[in-house]
Amino acid sequence: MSKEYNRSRFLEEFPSLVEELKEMLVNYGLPEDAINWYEKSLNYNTPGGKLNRGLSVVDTYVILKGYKSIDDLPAETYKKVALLGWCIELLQAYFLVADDMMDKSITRRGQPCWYKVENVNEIAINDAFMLEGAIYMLLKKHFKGDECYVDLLELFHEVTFQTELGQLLDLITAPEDHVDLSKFSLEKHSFIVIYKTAYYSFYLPVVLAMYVAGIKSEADLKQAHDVLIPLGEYFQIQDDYLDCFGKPEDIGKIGTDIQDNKCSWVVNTALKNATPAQRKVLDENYGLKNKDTEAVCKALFSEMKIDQIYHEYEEKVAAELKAKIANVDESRGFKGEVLTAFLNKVYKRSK
Ligand code: GPP
Ligand code: MG
Ligand code: MG
Ligand code: MG
Repeated sequence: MSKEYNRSRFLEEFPSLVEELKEMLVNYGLPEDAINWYEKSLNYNTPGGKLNRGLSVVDTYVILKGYKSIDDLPAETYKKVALLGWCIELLQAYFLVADDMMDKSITRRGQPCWYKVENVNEIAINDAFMLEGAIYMLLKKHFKGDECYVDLLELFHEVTFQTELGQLLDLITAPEDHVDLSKFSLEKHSFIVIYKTAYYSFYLPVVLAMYVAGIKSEADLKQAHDVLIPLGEYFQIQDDYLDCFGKPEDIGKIGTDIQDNKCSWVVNTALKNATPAQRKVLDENYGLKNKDTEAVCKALFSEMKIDQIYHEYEEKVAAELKAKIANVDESRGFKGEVLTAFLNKVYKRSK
């Protein structure tokens, strides 16, 4: 089951979803320029990323059903599961269009942020809402008669709300224009990353596949939750670590968290362990748009051995998760292998 094959097969599904959504606008009687606008927004904002989340829905379903590859799925089943994957990618598109406006970002996925595109501007707010709306229009069209329909709806709604809670805390903890390290803590960091990232990126794809596979007991949902949420937290801590300690040639970007005043795991770990003198250095140098103060912070993080603390954390969390996965109760149909597949993608990644 090659990764490239799964990805191109998944990508092939997207144009027909765009056509279905356009058709809905035609049926509402919208004029052509509005239909073209929506098409452009869908294509600009949805398929350009790594597609890990969407692909995970398919991968998880294949494992739960005991298939060897996606080619063993009946064609209609593949289409429905891939559609759920695309619904996560639409959710992500909605989040990112809005987040880039809130964060005043310039580029996303190697192109200008949508609101920065000529003539878009604040219309991007409405476009974000319409990317979210596409999820529910597609779910209604393809799943309304199915037993899992209400579960799918409730899950998308709850995970969206959880992500918004994480975004709220993220925004009020680290305002762009004001550095106040007393607002940071490892506990707050944990809450922000679990809500802002882990639910929609790790828990959502697995539970969508579980619902379609008919696995939905509270006990199985809890087994998935209890591994995927800490795994999602570990993934973001890795991201924070790599932003500061990773090599630009590995991670494909130059870290900006220190200059951007980010409430990252690195600064929170430093704050927790800092002597009063080290704390003073951070208060005076963190979060400023300046290469020299950034270098002072990096030197302090090295002196405080934050990289060593990270490697200890990484080994500890990976061992805990492996132990939890080994104890997964498979008697109701859930499979630990689903979780192992995720852990293997995350453990010790350098990009
Ligand atoms: C991106 O986080 C933001 C989200 C994934 C959630 C947005 C939620 C909304 C309700 C809009 P980020 O700003 O830390 O990451 P990036 O650096 O990719 O912008
Ligand atoms: Mg952002
Ligand atoms: Mg943000
Ligand atoms: Mg980052």
